[in-house]
This record gives sequence, C-alpha cells and structure tokens, in this order.
Amino acid sequence: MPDDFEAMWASLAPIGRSASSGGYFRQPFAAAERELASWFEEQALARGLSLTRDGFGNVVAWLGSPGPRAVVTGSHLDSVLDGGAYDGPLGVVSALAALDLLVSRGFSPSRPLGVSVFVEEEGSRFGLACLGSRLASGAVSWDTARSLTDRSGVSVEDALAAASLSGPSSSSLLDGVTTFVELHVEQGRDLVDRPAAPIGVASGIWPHGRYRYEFRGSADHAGTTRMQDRADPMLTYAMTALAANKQARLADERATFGRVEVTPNSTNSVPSAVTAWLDARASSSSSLDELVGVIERQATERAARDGTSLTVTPESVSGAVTFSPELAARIAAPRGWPVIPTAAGHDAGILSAAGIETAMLFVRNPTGVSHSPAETAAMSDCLAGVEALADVLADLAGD
Ligand code: HGY
Ligand code: MN
Ligand code: MN
Ligand code: MN
Repeated sequence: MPDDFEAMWASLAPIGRSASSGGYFRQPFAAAERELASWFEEQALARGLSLTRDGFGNVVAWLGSPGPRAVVTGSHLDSVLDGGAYDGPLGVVSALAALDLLVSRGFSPSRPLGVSVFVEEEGSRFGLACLGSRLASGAVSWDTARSLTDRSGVSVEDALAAASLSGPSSSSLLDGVTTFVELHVEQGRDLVDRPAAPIGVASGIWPHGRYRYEFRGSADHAGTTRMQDRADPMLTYAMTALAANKQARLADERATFGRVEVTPNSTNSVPSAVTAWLDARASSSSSLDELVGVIERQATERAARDGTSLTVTPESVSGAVTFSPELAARIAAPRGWPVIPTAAGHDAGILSAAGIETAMLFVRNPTGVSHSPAETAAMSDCLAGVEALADVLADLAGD
C-alpha cells in the first residue's frame, strides 16, 4: 500500500531542512537534492510507476508508459534558502496522491499520465530560475546553462558530472507531453481573502527579471577617510535600494534586493565593491521595462554623484505568461473556482511558453507568506487540493 499524503509529507519533511531556521534549502545536484530525487523515485517505484529521467536530474514517473498526447502533473522539490515546506513539494506530493486516488477509483487514462519533478526551479544555486524546466523545454541552451556557476564557482556542467548526470541528450522528457498541470501552494492572500475558496486556478504569471548590479568604489580606512573624500559603493547601493523601493511602491509593482555581497566585507573598511541582485516583477512587460529602466537610471545618476561606477547585467528575464484561457475556464467554471494571476514564477510558466497547454491549481495559504518557514497550508486544504487535482486529471487524461 503506497504512502498516503500525510505519510509522504512526513517522510519528505526532514530532507534538506536546515537545522538553524527550520526552513528548507536543497541545492540542486548536491547531496540533499539527490536525497530528494531518491525519495521521489522510491515513492514512484512503490506505486509501480515507470521512470524516465533526463541528464539534468529532471524525472517523470509514468502510470504506464510515455507517449503522444501525454498529460503530466508535478512541480519542484528544491527550495530557496530558509524557505517554506510547501513551495514545490506540495505539488509533487499532491500529484502522487492524486494518482493514487485515480487508481483506487479504477480510473484508466486514455492518454499517458505522468508525475514530473524539475530541478533548480528556484535558481537558488545557479541564479537562473526554472533551470531544469528551461533545459527540458529548450528555453535555455546547454551552451548557456553549462557555464553558470554557483557561489563557490562550481559550474552546472561540473555539478552534473559530480552527481553522475549525463547532461544534454537528443531527446527531452517533454517529448509527447501536450498538457501540464502544476498544483502549488498560493504565494499570496487572494484565496484566503475570499469566502470559502480553498482552490484557485492561475490565469497567468507576471513578467519578471533578475539583474546583477555591480557597484565599484575605492576601498579606504573607516576611520581616517573623511566622508566627503570617499567613493563608497555601499552608499550608491543603499540609495539605489531606496529608489527601487520607492519606484515599485509608486507603481504597485515589485523590486527586491534580497542578496548582497560586499567586498572586502570588513567592519573597518570602506568597501571596494558591492554586488547586489535585483528581482523585479510587474504586471506587464512594458511596465517591467519601465520599472527596471527607472531604477537603473537613478542608480547610474547616484554613482556619478558618489564617484563610484556601476555595471548592470540582466541574468534572467521572463515575459508575461498567459495560461490557456480555455483550459482555465474548463477547469474553474464548473467547479466555481476563482481564476487569479500570480507574480511568482513557476515551471508551468516555462512549459506554457514552450507551447504546452498548461494550467495551475493553487491551494489556499492562510498566511499568504512564501519563501519563508511561515509558508503554510491547512491539511484539509491540502487534501482538497489532491481531490481537485485528481478530478482535473481524470477530466484531461480521460478524454
Ligand atoms: O521566484 C519565484 O517567483 C518562484 O518562487 N521561483
Ligand atoms: Mn518559490
Ligand atoms: Mn514554486
Ligand atoms: Mn588598522
């Protein structure tokens, strides 16, 4: 008898959990990620599912075998530093539990039906969000991806080799896949602020980008250097962060500097350099361009005033994603589920952009908080999500 939802959830919880904060951080292709991959494969094999893997660490577990017009559901198992337990894993555990439900009801699909796990969705290690699904769908070339490096300088190519993964091959896990459904914990309060709405359907994903800001100045002594004699990159960075916050607030968009590296990072030295990563999101590509343009312009003006220099490098930019309105309506309308946008990126967005008919289901998150251990969902809502996903899969894979 395969593990039920709660047993799977309990057995997944300790893998990759940081002792300090109780949050999760699983580095793709590193030990914790490989433990996660084996956890998923054990669960799949316990159900008699057949596994297909690519050379990047992505896996699909099939009820039967792959083939044309395949329907796949799944999400990711990696997490951000000190993230929550639900972002990613909820979609994977729910997919396995939904398949169990369908099998227990004697459902036999008329289309191939699989559960997928894509690696490095958060981009926590190599900086490119949805790396696994981008590689699987061809949204990023192997040539571009292979040389991305993590914070200790390890490249994707070397990390794959160290994990005995073979890298690119002539086929893709997504060959034959024509429909993809991702269940995900809601990252926001749209559902919780509605009466009795444990499940929602995504209409689309906001455009978003990541930009590396490198501020350079002159290292100097913290005591003997007068303020007016400094070329302090920390000052330019701080004023840029302030300007970004103001600009995003003004336009009700999003600008976040969540990661900053200071060189030499000494208490008693004026820094020589500050590198900061801007994560910007807006409701349309033109407003994203506008937001990012204003921030960069103000940063450049500030650098001129401070006698520092600035280099801005876009690291990943994703356009707006509109999920198939027909599919969203087919899923939401008969069930009375709300159809809502999200400013969070997902593998579903990458697959949709690759031409696969895609839908997302959201499960209510009472805190609305995500990318934090405070992210949560009631077990009753998680189980409602499994029922909802099973219902949708029966509809899609039964026709
Ligand atoms: O960053 C995001 O929006 C997603 O959680 N990867
Ligand atoms: Mn996330
Ligand atoms: Mn996610
Ligand atoms: Mn000294």
